[in-house]
Amino acid sequence: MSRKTDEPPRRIHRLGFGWGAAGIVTGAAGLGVSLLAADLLGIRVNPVVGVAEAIIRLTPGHVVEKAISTVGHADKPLLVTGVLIALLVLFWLAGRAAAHHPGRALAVFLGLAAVGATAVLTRPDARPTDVIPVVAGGVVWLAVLPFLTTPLRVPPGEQPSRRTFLIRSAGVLVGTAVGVGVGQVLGRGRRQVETTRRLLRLPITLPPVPAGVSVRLRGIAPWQTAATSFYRVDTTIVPPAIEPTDWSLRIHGMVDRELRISYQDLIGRQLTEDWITLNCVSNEVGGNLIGNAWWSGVRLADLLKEAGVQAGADAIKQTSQDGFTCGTPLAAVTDGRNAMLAVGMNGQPLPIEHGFPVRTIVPGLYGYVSACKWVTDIEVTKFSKFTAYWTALGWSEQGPVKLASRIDVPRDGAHVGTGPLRVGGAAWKQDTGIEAVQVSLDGGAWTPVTLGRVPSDDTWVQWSGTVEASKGGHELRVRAVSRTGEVQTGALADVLPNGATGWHTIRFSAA
Ligand SMILES: Nc1nc2c(c(=O)[nH]1)N[C@H]1C(S)=C(S)[C@@H](COP(=O)(O)O)O[C@H]1N2
Ligand SMILES: [Mo]
Repeated sequence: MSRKTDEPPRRIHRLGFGWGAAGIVTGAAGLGVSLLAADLLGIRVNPVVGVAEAIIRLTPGHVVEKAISTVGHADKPLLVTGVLIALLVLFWLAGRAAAHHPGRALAVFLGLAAVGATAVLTRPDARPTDVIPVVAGGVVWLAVLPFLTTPLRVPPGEQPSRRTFLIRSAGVLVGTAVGVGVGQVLGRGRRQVETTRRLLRLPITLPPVPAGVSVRLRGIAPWQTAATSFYRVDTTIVPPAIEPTDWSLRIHGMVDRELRISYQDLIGRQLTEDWITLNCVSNEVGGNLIGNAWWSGVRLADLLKEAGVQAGADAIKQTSQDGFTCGTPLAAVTDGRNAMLAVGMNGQPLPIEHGFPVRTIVPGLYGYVSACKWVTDIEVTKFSKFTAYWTALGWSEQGPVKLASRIDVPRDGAHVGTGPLRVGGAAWKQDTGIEAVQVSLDGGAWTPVTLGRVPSDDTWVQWSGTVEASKGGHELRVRAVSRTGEVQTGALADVLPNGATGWHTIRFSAA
């Protein structure tokens, strides 16, 4: 495809503007599709903003401060504009390059896609799906560039088809504009809810992290998990965007009085707040599908009491706005533990991804049987009368949290110095509590380590201890003992059907 002649055909020269324009139209089409994809999927960072934010992240703090003090709050829009201008120049150059070196042009577009992908995936709150808009845009670049440039690419002496080129360019531009417009319209609901959420003032609090919860060991997951780094598990690609004024909850089934509760009604009630650790049944031994937050909401038991639960019921079937269902033992929400319809997480209205405006939190149960996000319907019923979403897919009907512990420090495969080595991590069995944590080095005796303090049995506990690391390779394992005296089993079980078991074991070497 590439021409090796020293003097390129004149017509290509004369249509040099055409080649550059082809690059720009191609670039715009890819950007437009990635914006559309981000809007459709409710992904907050589009690739351009992602790159701009990555630049801020990678720029030394004092430079950023200087820039902000120079240009004031226009810093972000200016940066985004700068990124866009740089992109236009690169698109233009890539288009020009395509005349003689199509490979180089593709390399420029692939390189840009790689930069965009890196920028969105290295964000602290990145999810793997954040890369979808970048990939969609990249695919469009690779398809549109040849589509636009074939009419320009003619053998020497022939006339390039200016007309075909213009028609195709116009078609691509119109298509892009329509796509971006559609994305704006479809993404508007989400943006409106985002705004409502930002402006909401709830009567909720955020206390400081309780004293003594941290064992102060560098590398341990923070005791309180920030909403932005809280794991997320759900079956939706596009999280439901629900205006609080459109939300209501129906409590029905085996009750004396059916209730329909509006958001205003809910937040006007007696609120309960608590530190509660939530984890996923799919969390592997040593995994990180677990987080601990300050939740604010209304006790489910109070609402059920108001509805009047009838004899014979043993479950609540919760349904979310997007159709997900989960089955929760009635006992778990009425036995006195702090099971709640949560409206707040870490002192803020729930993030949309974590169930805005209302989700359920039940200490001691895995999320898949309890923590229904975007919950709109609670039916008091019997387990024998329904099959919840995950149960139908082979997971257990009941999902009490299993006693578990994890080593955060050192990391598996770490190289450390010889001598005393501080080790640490977390242990949990919500609603029961952790009595002790023990470690074993190289298969030796289980020795107790120190626990952080906790405000209740509903959160995980940090632990730390010291082991003597002699020169060479080592294996460290951890186990927990619950407040009822249960010793964490070393028997390995898969996450399916009701949660993994086994001792988290890591290897490290000392020199
Ligand atoms: N509507 C809805 N709620 C849901 C789910 C879901 O797929 N849809 N997943 C559940 C699972 S499996 C878990 S572990 C928790 C995770 O909550 P988080 O995403 O806020 O961490 O939400 C639960 N609630
Ligand atoms: Mo889960």
